[in-house]
Amino acid sequence: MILSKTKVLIIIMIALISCSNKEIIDYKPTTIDVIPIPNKVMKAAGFFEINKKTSLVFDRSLKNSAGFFKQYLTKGLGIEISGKSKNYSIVFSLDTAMVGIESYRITIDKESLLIESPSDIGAFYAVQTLRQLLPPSFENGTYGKDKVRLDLLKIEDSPRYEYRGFMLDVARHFFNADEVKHIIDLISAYKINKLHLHLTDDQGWRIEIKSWPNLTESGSRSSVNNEKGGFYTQKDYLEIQAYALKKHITIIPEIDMPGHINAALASYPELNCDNKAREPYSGIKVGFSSLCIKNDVTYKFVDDVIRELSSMTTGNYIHIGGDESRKTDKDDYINFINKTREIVKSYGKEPIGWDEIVDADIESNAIVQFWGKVKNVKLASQKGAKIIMSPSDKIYLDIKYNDSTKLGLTWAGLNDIKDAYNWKPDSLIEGVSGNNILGVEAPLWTETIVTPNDLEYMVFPRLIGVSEIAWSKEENLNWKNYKERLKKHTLRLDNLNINYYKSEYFNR
Ligand code: TNX
Repeated sequence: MILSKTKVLIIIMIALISCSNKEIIDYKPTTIDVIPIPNKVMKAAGFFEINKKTSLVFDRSLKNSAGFFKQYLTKGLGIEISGKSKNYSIVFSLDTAMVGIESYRITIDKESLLIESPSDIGAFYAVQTLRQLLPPSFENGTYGKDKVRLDLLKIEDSPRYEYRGFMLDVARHFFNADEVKHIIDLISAYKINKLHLHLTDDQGWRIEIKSWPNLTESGSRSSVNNEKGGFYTQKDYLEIQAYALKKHITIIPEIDMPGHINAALASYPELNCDNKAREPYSGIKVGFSSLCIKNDVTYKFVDDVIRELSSMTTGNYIHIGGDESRKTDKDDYINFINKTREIVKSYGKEPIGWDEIVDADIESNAIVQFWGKVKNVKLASQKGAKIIMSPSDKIYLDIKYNDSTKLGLTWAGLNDIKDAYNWKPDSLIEGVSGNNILGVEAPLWTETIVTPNDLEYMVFPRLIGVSEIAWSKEENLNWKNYKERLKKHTLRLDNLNINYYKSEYFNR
């Protein structure tokens, strides 16, 4: 085996770190103000200082994450960390023996900050944790000194759920590629790893499909109140996806069918049973549109759309919607969902659908997203499906916080910060627990959400709590403790210039 220079260097560093004649440090269990809360934290007296002498070495496979950390330190300290000191170093080391590719370990002693992980993903999450251990003023470059101290710590961490999602509805109101990239920056700080883009709905079609050009040529112009139309070219989509991947976020594209489809019905007459194009729609009603299930051209359409989308998408999943298809006859609906799921699979992808798809032929391991009907997910679980938990009365981020919230809807009640945090995926629905649950996703529907400022207001801080439910061990979830950490965390949100909802909890 030929070892590269960096590998040798890392091995030497680790040898120095672990077997030099250093004093034995007595780390003791503790908690820290990090969200989502890590599995295991130990602390000892003393500190490690990062300054201009500090060196940074990394295994090549962890270059991406080491680079993010370096950038962050440069912004915070105003100097580049490129010292040569072997005694004071930051080391990113690959440990393929660790269980779970998203896991990481951080060990801070007086001479070194060691980050170990089995992949760049774990190292990326270690960096997000370290960010929260550094001063909040690092976030906007106002720290003003060229050295900083970190407490002596040992952290061991790995996620509870493999699926930790946020959904953005870009169909009701459009958010452009730069706006989406900004969201990616914000959510990746909380170890969210799925961005579900709701790309089509009655009010607009937002993704270029080359074989059906009118979908975007005309179908993208409309939106709720005709305030904000638009679409992603395939190039935009690829760019967003590449950006997300660097932050270990998988894009999950959704084409909502056979209902929620007016934008397509308005763009192509042949998708309607009467062969007449529908008028564009800019209201906020649901459940009034349906593809013509009996026509062959409908399946040509579905096949073309899924083929183009699959070929652009690096992730395994394609979301086919399937919700609120009130204008589709039940047998037709079942037929359509069965066929569409097969089409997705024929392009090598795994279909996801909203909970209504349980009426179709769901095989075990199918993926069903719970949003409203308990009966649907119970049945889905019995059929062996994997459930994504998006309970509308807890984590729908378009639902108002309280009666005086200006934005948002109320059909699911009110979702305060506490409601969004204080529930357990494993015990919410009888019979839906353990391995049946793939993860948690908080959706933001955008009927009333128009600007990035609106978006931030509804998402933050509720999504931060959801990230903890999705990442942290159930025994570490505690509302009172979370509330205190969140209150301190608002300093970071301020420095990041996020337009978050200022709850009365933060004044107490
Ligand atoms: C229900 S949740 C919908 C959406 C709406 C949302 C508003 C789901 C699968 N369908 O079409 O935008 O409520 O909260």
